Amino acid sequence: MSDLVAGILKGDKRSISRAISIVDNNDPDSVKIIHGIFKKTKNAKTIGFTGSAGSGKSTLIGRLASEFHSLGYKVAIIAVDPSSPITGGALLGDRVRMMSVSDEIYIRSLASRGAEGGISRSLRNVVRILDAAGYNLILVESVGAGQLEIEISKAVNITVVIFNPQTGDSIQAIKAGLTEIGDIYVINKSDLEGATILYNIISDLVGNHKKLVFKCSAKLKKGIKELTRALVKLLAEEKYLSREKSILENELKDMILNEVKEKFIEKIMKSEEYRKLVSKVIKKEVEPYNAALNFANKIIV
Ligand SMILES: Nc1nc2c(ncn2[C@@H]2O[C@H](COP(=O)(O)OP(=O)(O)OP(=O)(O)O)[C@@H](O)[C@H]2O)c(=O)[nH]1
Ligand SMILES: [Mg+2]
Repeated sequence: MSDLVAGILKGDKRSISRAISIVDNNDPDSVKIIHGIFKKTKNAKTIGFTGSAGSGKSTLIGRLASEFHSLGYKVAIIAVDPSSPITGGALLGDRVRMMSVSDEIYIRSLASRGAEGGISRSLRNVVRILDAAGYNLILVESVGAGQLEIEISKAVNITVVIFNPQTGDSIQAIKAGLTEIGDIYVINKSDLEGATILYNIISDLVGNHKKLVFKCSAKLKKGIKELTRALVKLLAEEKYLSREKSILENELKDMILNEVKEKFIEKIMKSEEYRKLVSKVIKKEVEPYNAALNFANKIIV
């Protein structure tokens, strides 16, 4: 394990990949890895990208990654896709590689199936591994339903929501609550018809934040520099730096709650009082709502 940690700290890609798999599978060794690297992390910045299938997330991320790389950032890209690796677009790695971004940009997909909150926990730890390995900007593509996107938006410093003029995106966006989670909104595919109309609709929807709505074409490399500049500026703002604190606090809170829940459940199931209560409810001597409330009040003292 210490070899693996040393490999991560040296920036060795095989060590990084192995460590990420361990963390993503929630393997017991995860704890040792995080223990070994935590103090070496320097608070890498994270930007999440979300938007409907085929809106151009991967293409745009590839363009931005190159742009950030040329500004001197050490960039890594992660795609979170718990459903299926095959969606409307190409796989993230393939698409970004097709654009021949620098070899120095690390690309990786995560599966993170399983427990509730598992995705953000896995993501935070993967970011730590990349951070300890020397990457200072992590771009995260989320592919999935609304709930996943909301969960990811809580685990990254900045969320970019991408819209596609080819589809009925504005209505879907409202339904999925996407107009609430974004720090920046991007109308991609500005080379296609309908982009300006969609730009106006989204600008209206997000109200006062009009300046944070961008139009670009990832395909034609239009508007990428402007978007990069806006992201650099946002990342330096106090609000986004302090978000790191609240992310950490939420993570800690979740972990405490998980631990407490597991330990309590074990204790409760074994208790005589709980058994008695179950039979009382079955015999209709007490109704479940009151039974639960009294029981909870009794054990939390
Ligand atoms: N016309 C046009 N097409 C684009 C643009 N950006 C991406 N595309 C195309 O849109 C399709 C989907 O692009 P992806 O980057 O794979 O989209 P995605 O959002 O990552 O897709 P999923 O990961 O499947 O959700 C591809 O055929 C791209 O070439 C753009 O700015 N203009
Ligand atoms: Mg994609």
